[in-house]
Amino acid sequence: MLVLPPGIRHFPGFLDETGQKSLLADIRAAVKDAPLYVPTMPRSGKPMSVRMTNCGPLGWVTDKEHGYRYQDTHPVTGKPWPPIPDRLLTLWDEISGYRHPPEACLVNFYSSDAKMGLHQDRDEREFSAPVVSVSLGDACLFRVGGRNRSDKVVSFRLESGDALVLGGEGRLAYHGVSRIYPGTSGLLKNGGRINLTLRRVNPPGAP
Ligand SMILES: O=C(O)CCC(=O)C(=O)O
Ligand SMILES: [Mn+2]
Repeated sequence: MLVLPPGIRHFPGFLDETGQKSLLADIRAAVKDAPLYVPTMPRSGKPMSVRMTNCGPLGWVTDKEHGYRYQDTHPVTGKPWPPIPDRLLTLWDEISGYRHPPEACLVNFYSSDAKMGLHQDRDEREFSAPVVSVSLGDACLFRVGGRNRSDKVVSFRLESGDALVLGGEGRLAYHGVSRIYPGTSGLLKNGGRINLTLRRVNPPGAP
């Protein structure tokens, strides 16, 4: 049996098909307001293979000039991000173990050849809140290790409807997506994978 590193919790099939369809409808509505765009890497300006947008008071963005950060507006439209769908706030309450709501929901869209290199989520000021993510659409091969890049990494599939928590000792675990498995879900008409990542950015009461 696969043993996950400390602080990493996987909830296979957390959302049933009805729940996945409802959440997808919420995300489609948000994407109409806040379109997916191609983020670029700090300094090199290299485009990421994943397309992104956000919901919530804050959104995670990156570009060549200003690097990784949170901001309250969409970098292309200049508008505030749409709100985080209620069903994601409920899911956060059910599994995060954190008393305050998330401030950012990053929406990642992976086409069949997209991936995400091994990295830590460390642009937040509040590491006592976990990172909670939900997968929709095609399955992927997810990798997760420990706080050091050289720590042992385990790989497993995330399927549509799965939830994942990186919390406690696992909050700063290195993780990434090595590949998408095309044709493994009928949820998205044209295939691909959506990942929704909920994060608390600031400690409660912070200015
Ligand atoms: O797509 C995923 O499952 C992980 C996404 C991720 O790690 C991130 O956006 O920071
Ligand atoms: Mn991440």
